Amino acid sequence: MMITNFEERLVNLKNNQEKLINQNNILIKTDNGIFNRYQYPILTAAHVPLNWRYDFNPVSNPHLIERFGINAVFNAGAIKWNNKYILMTRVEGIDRKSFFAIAESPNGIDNFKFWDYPTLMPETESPDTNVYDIRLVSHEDGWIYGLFCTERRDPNANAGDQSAAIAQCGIARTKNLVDWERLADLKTPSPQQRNVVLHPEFVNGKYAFYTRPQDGFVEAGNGGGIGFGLAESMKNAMIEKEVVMDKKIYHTVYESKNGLGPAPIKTIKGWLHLAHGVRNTAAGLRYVLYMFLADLNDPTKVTHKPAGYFLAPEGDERIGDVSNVVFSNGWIADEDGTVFIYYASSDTRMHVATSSIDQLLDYVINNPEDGFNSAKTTQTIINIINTNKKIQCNS
Ligand code: M1P
Repeated sequence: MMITNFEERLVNLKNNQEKLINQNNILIKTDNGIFNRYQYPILTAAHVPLNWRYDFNPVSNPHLIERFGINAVFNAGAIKWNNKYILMTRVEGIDRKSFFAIAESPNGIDNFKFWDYPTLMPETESPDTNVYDIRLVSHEDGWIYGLFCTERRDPNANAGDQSAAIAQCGIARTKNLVDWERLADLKTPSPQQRNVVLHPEFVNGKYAFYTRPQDGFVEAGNGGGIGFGLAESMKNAMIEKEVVMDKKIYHTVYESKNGLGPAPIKTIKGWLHLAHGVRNTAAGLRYVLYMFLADLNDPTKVTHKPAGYFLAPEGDERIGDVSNVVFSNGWIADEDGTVFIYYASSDTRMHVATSSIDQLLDYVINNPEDGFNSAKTTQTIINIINTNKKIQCNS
């Protein structure tokens, strides 16, 4: 009786997961003409292989109990590798620990399947308590780098304070996405760092980093903004001078803090950037995505930046472990100009949106900039109305 139940449960579990993984995604056209969403999340906790979570032995696990549950799959780095769309996800166990695990898809929008094992990231002499939010970059030096947040308990925290933590940028590199060489954590002039991203090319012969200086673990404080700095080497990488290239601004979608998403995409018009902006509300922090363009010859110079957000949480995306959040640290630009934007919603699941380099450049270059007050916003809209009136008169 017990055995039959075991087998039945196992067959059901396997069938349900196979159905989930093989489900085709459905394009949902948005009205804004900038990108399209897809109906189904591309990766969730339910996609995590059953043999990571269950002991399949009926003798040691007669009730087929889930031995180690998964809480969420989110904030994935992305790269095209051997013609496959690769996501290096942040998987969070029910014990709150995050780790990295790679899933691949043949087309970038569905059928994402985890590799056989999660990535066992090597540690430095100071073990990480938690690692997350990796950015994958194929650098012109020939390595694939993964820059991620490494979090450890604050050594100066009071005994009663079990939340105080220090966030820094961990660095690892690989040639095959399986074997990783861990390098020393990045050193910068700021007390803490999160959302650090490697620029894919040398700048003045040096490695270039986008940073997010912050005073505390959660609050960017006097730090904040998207910073930029150079380092001589990736081994013992050290940034001596950080300049803020995209700062926090009062009454914007990035007034509390912001951080770069994935590494920028090189286009003929400039370096195309995707970032997240955070503001505080009565319902807590709200995370949205925004975009900007930086000069090809001077990557610290922002040349174009449309007002407001590019993508904000919608519908089911608004609810999850940390609600009202969208976060992206991975995108893939295909040779035909298609851009796959991978984003997580509410620190719970992964989604994809698609666009093209042409659409995104049109958006960042031609959509109006933030005027920083209501009168300017009203005037922007009046200008659009008046332009349309002229077209109507002329036709
Ligand atoms: O919970 C929202 C996000 O919060 C942090 O991002 P940031 O440092 O920019 O505020 C990170 O913990 C991130 O993983 C998380 O999605």
